[in-house]
Amino acid sequence: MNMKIELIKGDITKVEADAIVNAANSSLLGGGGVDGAIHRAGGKQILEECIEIRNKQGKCKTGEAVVTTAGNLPAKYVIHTVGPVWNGDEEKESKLLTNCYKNSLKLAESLGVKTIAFPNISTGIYRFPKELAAKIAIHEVKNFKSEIIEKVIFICFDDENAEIYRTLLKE
Ligand code: AR6
Repeated sequence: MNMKIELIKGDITKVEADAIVNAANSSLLGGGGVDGAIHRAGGKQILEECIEIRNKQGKCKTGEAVVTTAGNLPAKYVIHTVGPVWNGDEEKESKLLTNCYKNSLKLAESLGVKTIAFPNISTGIYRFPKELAAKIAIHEVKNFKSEIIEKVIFICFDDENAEIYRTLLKE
C-alpha cells in the first residue's frame, strides 16, 4: 500500500504522530538542532533510554536507527537515526541518507506505527545539500510499501526546506 504523504512547516516536538524521527549523532547523547529540541521538550527519560541503548550496543552507526519512548512529547516513540555529515562524496553520503529513511521506516513498521514524522535529516549542522536531501527523502518514502504505516509527515522547520518540499511534492 502507498503511504499518504503530508508536509508541515513547523516544530517536530509539537507533532502528534505515533513516531517522530530525530536527526541524532552516533553518540546518541543529544546535541543541537532538532536533537536538542527533542531532548529539551521530551525530558530526561529519552536520554536515559539512549544511554541504556549505548550501554547495550555501543554507538549508533550512520544510517542506522534506534527507538526510545517519547517522554513528555505528544508522540509515542522517538526513532533516533544518524544522518551523514556532508563532505561532498555524493554517492556515499546519499546512500547513507537513504539508509536513515529506510531503517527508520522499517523500525516504525516493526513497532506498529501508523503515522511517522521526519525532520529534514542532515540538512542543518551536517550541511547536506537541501534539495538533494529532499529528493532522497521523498523518493525513499514513495518507494516504501507498507501494510502498517498509513501516513508520513515531512516536518520542515526552515523556509528553504519548506519551499523545496512544496515544489517537489507537487511534481
Ligand atoms: N523541528 C523540526 N525540524 C527542526 C527543528 C525542530 N524543532 N530544529 C531544527 N530543525 P540539524 P543534522 C531542522 O542540525 O543536520 C545535532 O547537534 C533544521 O532546520 O538538527 O542532521 C545532532 O546531535 C534542519 O533542516 O541536524 C548532530 O550532532 C534539520 O532539522 C547534528 O546536529 C536538521 O538539522 C545532526 O545534524
